[in-house]
Amino acid sequence: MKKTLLVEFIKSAPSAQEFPSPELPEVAVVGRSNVGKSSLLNRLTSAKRMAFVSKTPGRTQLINFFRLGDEMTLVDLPGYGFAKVPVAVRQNWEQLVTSYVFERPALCLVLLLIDIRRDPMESDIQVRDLLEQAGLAHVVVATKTDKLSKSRARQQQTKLERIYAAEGKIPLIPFSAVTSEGRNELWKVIEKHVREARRAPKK
Ligand SMILES: Nc1nc2c(ncn2[C@@H]2O[C@H](COP(=O)(O)OP(=O)(O)OP(=O)(O)O)[C@@H](O)[C@H]2O)c(=O)[nH]1
Ligand SMILES: [Mg+2]
Repeated sequence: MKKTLLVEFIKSAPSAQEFPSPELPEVAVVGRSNVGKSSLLNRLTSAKRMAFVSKTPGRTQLINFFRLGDEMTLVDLPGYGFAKVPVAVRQNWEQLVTSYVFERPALCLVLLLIDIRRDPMESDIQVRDLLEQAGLAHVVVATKTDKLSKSRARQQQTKLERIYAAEGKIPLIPFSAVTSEGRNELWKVIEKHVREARRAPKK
């Protein structure tokens, strides 16, 4: 269904002052650098050639806004956890993302991406805590499932669910941008939250 919607780049914002005016419900993706945020957005929207892919991993501290038809805005948050970034860059990331998640009434769902092959880093847990503090609906998406055998993927899923879902009881969705595993499940979650946001917009 979403295949037919036009994906339009709105803008890249380096600071809160430059966020576009929120016209539609927003769904954001956040996660470590290289975890597969852009690939997930491409796969979700089938926009293979969309400008979701960055060439300078971990360096570009921009929030990218894309409009999906008249339905919603998709937001690609800058990656974190990139080794060797200067402290100033990390602080800038925190400031930018914190101002976004706390001051964006249109934001109705955040997808927190983690690589299914890796144990969570402290920064992943910090981001999860940030989302909880902001009172935002979020789901954990375990990416790159195609890189593991089915049984290993299942093992890792159980382990990650224990870490993430146990406390906040938030769902974990296995996903692959290569095989499209999880795509339909993820769309269902997104559509549910967008529908609810349309019905009862936050003030
Ligand atoms: N096998 C496999 N590779 C993937 C998958 N998702 C992403 N990748 C690869 O992982 C690398 C990083 O993917 P991106 O989508 O650019 O990751 P990102 O999170 O947007 O990275 P930054 O924007 O730099 O933070 C690329 O080489 C992708 O091709 C997946 O589901 N399976
Ligand atoms: Mg990216």
